[in-house]
Amino acid sequence: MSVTNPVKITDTTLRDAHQSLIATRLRTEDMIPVAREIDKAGFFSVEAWGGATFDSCIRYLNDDPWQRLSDLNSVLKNTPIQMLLRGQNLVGYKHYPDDVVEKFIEAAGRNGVDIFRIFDALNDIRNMEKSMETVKDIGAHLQGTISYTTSPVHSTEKFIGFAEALYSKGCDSICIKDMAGLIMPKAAKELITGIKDKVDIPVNLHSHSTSGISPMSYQAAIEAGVDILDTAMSPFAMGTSQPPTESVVASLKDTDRDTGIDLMKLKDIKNQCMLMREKYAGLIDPISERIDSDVLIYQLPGGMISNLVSQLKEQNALDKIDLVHNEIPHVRKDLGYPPLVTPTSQIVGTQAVLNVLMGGERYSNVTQEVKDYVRGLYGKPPGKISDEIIKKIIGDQNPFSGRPGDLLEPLYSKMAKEAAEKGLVKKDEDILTYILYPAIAPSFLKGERNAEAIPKLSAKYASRSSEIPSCMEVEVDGEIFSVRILSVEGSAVESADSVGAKKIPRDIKGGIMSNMQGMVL
Ligand code: 3PY
Ligand code: ZN
Repeated sequence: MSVTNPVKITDTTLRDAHQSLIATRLRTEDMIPVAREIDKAGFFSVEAWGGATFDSCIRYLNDDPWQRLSDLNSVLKNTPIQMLLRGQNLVGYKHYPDDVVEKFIEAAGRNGVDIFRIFDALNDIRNMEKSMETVKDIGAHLQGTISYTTSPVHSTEKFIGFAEALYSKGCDSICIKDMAGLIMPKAAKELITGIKDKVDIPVNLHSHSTSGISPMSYQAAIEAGVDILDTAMSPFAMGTSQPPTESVVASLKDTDRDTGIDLMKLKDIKNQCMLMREKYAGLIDPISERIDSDVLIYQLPGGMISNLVSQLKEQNALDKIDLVHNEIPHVRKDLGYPPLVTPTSQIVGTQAVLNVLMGGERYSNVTQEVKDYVRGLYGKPPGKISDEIIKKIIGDQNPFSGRPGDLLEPLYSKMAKEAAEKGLVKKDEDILTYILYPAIAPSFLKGERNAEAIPKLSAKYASRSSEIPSCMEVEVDGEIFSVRILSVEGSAVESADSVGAKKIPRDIKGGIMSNMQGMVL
């Protein structure tokens, strides 16, 4: 079979996959051996930096994100490194001034990023212009991104128009970023065909398997002539992550779109990834791993689903999760149907939590982010926000309609001076770390932070994977108790009440625990 147009693969294991499945907790030391194997595969690129990895590095892992990038760069000799850049938000959650955008991209390029995937949560091109221009200036590959969603104000035609606008800015490729796994096979086919009719640069489909649809959409995309597909190695695939690299490659073997990637080489990468999966198994949230078709309604991207669960847990209100899911589409509609992706997923998700937990009238309590959003400080919402909602949220103020970046004064020199005065700067990149995360960067840069421990295997998995039965009857002083075992390592402590073992009187729980050698009730 002659292969004239092989499908190219971007492997996301080292960025989006672990961001989606294990809250972005892979450490650099574990990435390097995988990257070494990945480099032999012949991928179009490896997405290994950006998104939430920067924040996670300094907040939780005591890992220097810049060092990570240059370490990856030293082992990825044959494979371009790709990063996800949130337009004017860079790798943060708010807009930064143009001078910071410029310095950040220059530093990322200098340290090893070859391909910049740039998106804006609102598809407001004004929030992408500065970063796109800088990527062109440094001569790197510019991938312009469509944040994909579905709503009454979005359509295939509008997305095609947006792809043309990105093309006119000099993009080298276009990515359809389907962060919640919403794109249907038919929509993928129409959108890819439509874009390819208008522009002559490669089209990349990025989807998540949250709803279970992505493998079907990938097949439709292949038939429509997609150039690049995003996949993750199987130990870090599916659920809120991407479809498996091995499966996509295998499905194309001996077809006219054969990737040319050797499955035996993928096996070596997979073996490395399995070691990584075992090490981080305690972080895998069962919610992230399963298929959830409800996401087609509430549209939350993978990372935000587990985020929401932890916000509700903190408030002791996990039982309200369904109410929050139902509230999300209301808030999204009120805010002009933004695609839900960083930072709009957080903005909408948090407001939905407030609306549910506060009870009473919607928006009786409004976050600062929602106020700023309605003021136009995040850019132009895709749909109109009604006068009634504007009034409810910002009173009589007039929303700003210009480019949000124009409101921001240059910051770099001032912050560089401040960082130097605080003794934080060992290399230029430390200034950017300080600008992006001024609250945590000082302790990080002074070496005062510790890496968070990797939790032991999650209770639900421990009971499933061990030989020990998860439920048993135990006799104590002649009385029979029904005991549910959550962990054999003593790592996950849940009260008996919360798992329904109400038969056990509280005062003898400890006794049973010691008798049962570390089995936690
Ligand atoms: C990020 O911005 O980190 C994302 O992964 C968006 O999908
Ligand atoms: Zn993604």
